[in-house]
Amino acid sequence: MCNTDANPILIDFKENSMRPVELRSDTMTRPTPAMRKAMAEAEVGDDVFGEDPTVNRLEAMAAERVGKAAALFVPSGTMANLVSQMVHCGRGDEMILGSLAHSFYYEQGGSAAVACIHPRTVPNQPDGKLPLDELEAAIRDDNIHFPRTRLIALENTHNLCGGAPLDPAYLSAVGDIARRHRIKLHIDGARLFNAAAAFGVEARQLAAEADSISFCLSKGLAAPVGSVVCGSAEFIHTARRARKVLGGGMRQAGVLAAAGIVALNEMVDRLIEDHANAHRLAVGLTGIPGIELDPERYVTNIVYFDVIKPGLSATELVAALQRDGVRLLAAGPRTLRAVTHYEVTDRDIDHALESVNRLMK
Ligand code: TLP
Repeated sequence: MCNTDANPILIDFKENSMRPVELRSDTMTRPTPAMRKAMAEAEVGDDVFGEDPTVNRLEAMAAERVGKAAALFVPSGTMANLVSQMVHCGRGDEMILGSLAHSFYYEQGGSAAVACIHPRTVPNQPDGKLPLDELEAAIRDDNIHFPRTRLIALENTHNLCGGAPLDPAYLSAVGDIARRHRIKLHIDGARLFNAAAAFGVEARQLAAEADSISFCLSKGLAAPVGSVVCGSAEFIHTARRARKVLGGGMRQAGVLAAAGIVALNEMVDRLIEDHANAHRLAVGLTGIPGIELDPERYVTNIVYFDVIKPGLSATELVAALQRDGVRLLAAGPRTLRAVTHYEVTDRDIDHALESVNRLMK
């Protein structure tokens, strides 16, 4: 569990009683003191020319961590997904993804709008999976009327499915389907290291079946900017072209990559603390009248819960909590989302639970 007094990463934030409990997203994490130091001291060059040694180091580390030949540093998780989709699919090709995929829901339909890819959704189950029979049935035959299925895209952990992690056996079954039909598998691993922590496995075990996999440095790993896409050398060569046409070619990006290197070195092993805090929050919320959730569903750092009280909407509860110094997101008319991360302490969880308890009376 994360105790502020014992946590050297947090001490520099000079915690005081006015500090809000920031549970809206793990994207809110600020760079650690070690990251700021590494950024200030980073050796840099022009990355569009492949000459930034710090970016090159981050890319090599990232590729190694997920067991792929090469990697590409990109500004965001959204660009990581779009670049990957553009490499795997041509104009008019079809991508199969979950009905609740971030890429389908929250990325402005960029795959269609920018890359001319036809998205085909299969309903996500509450555990983030796509049923294997429905997934396979969605793959198109060779028929002049149909778009050509080129890609399956999974999300691990699954954001809208409560941070559900996809296990190695499921990934292997999807990998089999993709291989049998000669189509590619991309994994949006924005929170890949949370999934690995949940199963106690290495990230590369969750990446083994993927032709491409992305992960975010700027979420639970606390870097200020950036994601990494990983795959074969050939995939990354083409992804680098796609990044450039999207305007994502950065120059002295080593100042950002330096924080990403600290993120990979120092922030991965502690993610289990965030999971423990999220679980404690979920269990604590379960006992509050008017709050509904199944605490056993939440095994990583995301918790969704419903407010069932006449006259109180999620937006109203969020506003009341905000006045109490507790920040959450309204994720639906009755649904709230809380995400834990390294700036959320034990005491913050107590504070959040006390506030919800009081406001629900
Ligand atoms: N998720 C953000 C918001 O966009 C909702 C959050 O606060 O959870 N894949 C997944 C699974 C994500 O959760 C996100 C961001 C992205 C991709 C996009 O990453 P960015 O924001 O870096 O473009």
